[in-house]
Amino acid sequence: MKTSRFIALAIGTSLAVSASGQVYDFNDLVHGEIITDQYEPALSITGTNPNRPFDIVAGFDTQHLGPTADPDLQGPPWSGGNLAVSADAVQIGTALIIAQNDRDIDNDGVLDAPNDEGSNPSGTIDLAFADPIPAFGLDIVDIDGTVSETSSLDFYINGFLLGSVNFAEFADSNSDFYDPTVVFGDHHANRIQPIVASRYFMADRFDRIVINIGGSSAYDTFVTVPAPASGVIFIAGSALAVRRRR
Ligand SMILES: [Ca+2]
Ligand SMILES: [Ca+2]
Ligand SMILES: [Ca+2]
Ligand SMILES: [Ca+2]
Repeated sequence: MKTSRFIALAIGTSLAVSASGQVYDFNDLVHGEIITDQYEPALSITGTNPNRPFDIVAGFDTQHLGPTADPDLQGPPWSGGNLAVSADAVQIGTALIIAQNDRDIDNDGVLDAPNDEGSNPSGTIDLAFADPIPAFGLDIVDIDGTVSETSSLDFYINGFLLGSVNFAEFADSNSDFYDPTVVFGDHHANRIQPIVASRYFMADRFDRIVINIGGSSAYDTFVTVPAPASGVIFIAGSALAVRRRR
């Protein structure tokens, strides 16, 4: 019974992934693992840290058992945000940080005490996709409201900057990017719904996204297709089918 259930679950998962595209959850990284080429060639991840002589993006396990260098990045439970809505809130697992220290005494590519850069600004995380993507969503962990105002996403195609979205826009009712469920704050966790290229920009794909990080925070669950909840593709598809039948 257990085996067949597992198979059913596995099939369901693979179907869900093929229908919804790629999701990068970084849960295959161990706590402190330095990013090099783990997700290449599909996704190349690099970073900059103007505050240090090194530029390191690393995994931080938000569910690490025991103390870490930054309890603000540990949950659930989270203190707020749309991923903290219930006791069994979405588990973020390992997320990406810009590293504040490079201590790796045994030189195994895993930081000994990973911590996110606390200076303002912290730096950038730069994502280059080998195959251009139609949309991009992500989780943002532990970013203060004031820091959200100096943080943004830059969207590119073929080296051309299509536009930028300031994080504060996700919590601003006057913005096109407003999501009433998003609340930024210390030890908060939020899921940002995929931003669809064709809806906001003069392009139908992105091939590079730069996360400009205003202060301490972590990033996870990179989703590269439109949210299925929108149903736009399915509705358009069935309308077409009806027409064809006629
Ligand atoms: Ca994760
Ligand atoms: Ca190490
Ligand atoms: Ca920190
Ligand atoms: Ca914090």
